Amino acid sequence: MLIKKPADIKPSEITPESVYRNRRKFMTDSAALVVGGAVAGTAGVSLAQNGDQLKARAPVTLQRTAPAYWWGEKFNSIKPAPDSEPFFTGEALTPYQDVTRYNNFYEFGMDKGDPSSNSDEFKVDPWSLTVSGEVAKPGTYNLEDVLKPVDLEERIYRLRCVEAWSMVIPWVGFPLADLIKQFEPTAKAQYVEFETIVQPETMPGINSRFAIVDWPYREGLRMDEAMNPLAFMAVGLYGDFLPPQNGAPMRLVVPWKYGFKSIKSIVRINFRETQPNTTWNDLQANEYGFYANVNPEVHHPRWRQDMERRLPQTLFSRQYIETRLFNGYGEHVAHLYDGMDLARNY
Ligand SMILES: Nc1nc2c(c(=O)[nH]1)N[C@H]1C(S)=C(S)[C@@H](COP(=O)(O)O)O[C@H]1N2
Ligand SMILES: [Mo]
Repeated sequence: MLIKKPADIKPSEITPESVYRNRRKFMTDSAALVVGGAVAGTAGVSLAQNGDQLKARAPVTLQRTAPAYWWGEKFNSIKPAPDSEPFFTGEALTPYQDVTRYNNFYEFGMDKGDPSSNSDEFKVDPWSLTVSGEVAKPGTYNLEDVLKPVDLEERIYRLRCVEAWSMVIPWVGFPLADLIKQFEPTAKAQYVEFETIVQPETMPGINSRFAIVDWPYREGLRMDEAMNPLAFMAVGLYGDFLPPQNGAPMRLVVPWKYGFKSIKSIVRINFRETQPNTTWNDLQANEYGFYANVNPEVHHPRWRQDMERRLPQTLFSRQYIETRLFNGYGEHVAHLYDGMDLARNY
C-alpha cells in the first residue's frame, strides 16, 4: 500500500491449476490431524444441508476436505446468509480464483500474487489464541475450544481496500461479539487489539529485506465497533476453510472499514482502556487512520477514494463503481460515529 501501486492480476496467476495445487497442499496438511471422516470430496458430494445454496454461488468446483479436528461438524451446518442486506448483497460475487489469488498479506510478500504462491508451508495446526488485558478470563486457548460454542454462518460482504479496489466475498464465520463475550471483558475494556501470528520459517515476507512492517501486524477496534453485529470473525470462504492467503485459520472482517483493518491469522486479542497502536497507522499516520471507515469524501493523500475498481476486472470491463460512505453499511454503523468529525478521525 505504501510503496507499490496495486498491480493487475497476471493471467498466469489465476490458472485453476495453480489454485488447485496450492489448495491441495494446504488441505493435506490440515487433513493430517483429522479425526475420522472422508479426506476429500467435491463440493457437489459432501457439502451437506445448505450446501446446495453455497454451491450455487460458487463459480468453481470447490475441493472439499474433511474438517480439521477442531471444526468438528461445523462446516457441515453453515447457516446460509439471508437474502437481504446487511449480511448479504445481491452484487455479483468475486470469483474464488480472484479472492484467493489477489491478496494483501505482507507476511508472505508484497505483491498481490505472493500470499497464494508463498504460503504452502504455513502451519495452522495446532493454533492457539492468547487473550489478555481487561477481561475476567485471560489465558491461552486452543482454537478448537474457543470455537466450540460458536455456530457458523455465511455472510456476503463487500470488501473495500484502501488501494481503491473491492471484492464481494461469501465468508463463513461467526460474529466477533460471540467470541468476545466468552472472555468477559471488564468495564474498563474500551478497545480491543488484535495481532497476527509471526511464523518466520513459513512467511517469507517477515525477514525480507523489503519488509516495512514492524511485526506482528496489529489492528484494533473500539469496543462498540467490535460488538456491532456486522463485525465478523471469518474461518472460511465459499463454504470451505480459509486458505492461508486469506488469513487461516481465523481472521477479522470489518466490512465498513478499509481492508487493512481486517487482520488475518489472529493469535492474540488484548482488551485495553486506551486506543492501541495499529500497523498502518504507525507506518504512515497521515495516510492510514485508526478508524479507517470507508469514506468517498476523505481522500488518501496520494489518490482519490470516491471510486473503486470492482474485481474481477477484465480487458473488456474496467468495472469502476462509486464508493459509498461506510462501504454501503451506514444504516447499521453510522451511529457509532455520531458527533465525530469523520474527516479528522479518518
Ligand atoms: N496480517 C495481515 N493482515 C492483513 C493484511 C496484511 O498484510 N497482514 N492486509 C490487509 C489488507 S490491506 C487487506 S485489503 C485485506 C485483504 O484480505 P483478502 O486478501 O482476504 O482479500 O487483508 C488485510 N489484513
Ligand atoms: Mo487493503
